[in-house]
Amino acid sequence: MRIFIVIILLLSALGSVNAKEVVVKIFKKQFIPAEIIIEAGDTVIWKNVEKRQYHNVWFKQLVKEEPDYIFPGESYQRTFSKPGDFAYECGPHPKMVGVVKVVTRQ
Ligand SMILES: [Cu+2]
Repeated sequence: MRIFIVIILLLSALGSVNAKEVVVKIFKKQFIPAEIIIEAGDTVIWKNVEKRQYHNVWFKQLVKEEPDYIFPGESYQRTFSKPGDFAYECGPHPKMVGVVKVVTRQ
């Protein structure tokens, strides 16, 4: 039984080798790029490269409460395990919007 668990763990580790990290910059009150397409299992990292302005990344369809602010020099990351379109916005600046399009891993 234990050997099967080890094999399953190894296989899932191998599967995550292909997973990518994609960076979205936050600059001048914009998400750059605002739209990205990733594969299931990939991680998106939002980096605030502003001089002073804080922001956050709020997936309103997934999270009820507004998340913590991301201050300049800080980042926030989220891994997407399921396919779908995930829209988000910045809590303090609702005009700042973006979308993560997650497609099935090939
Ligand atoms: Cu903002």
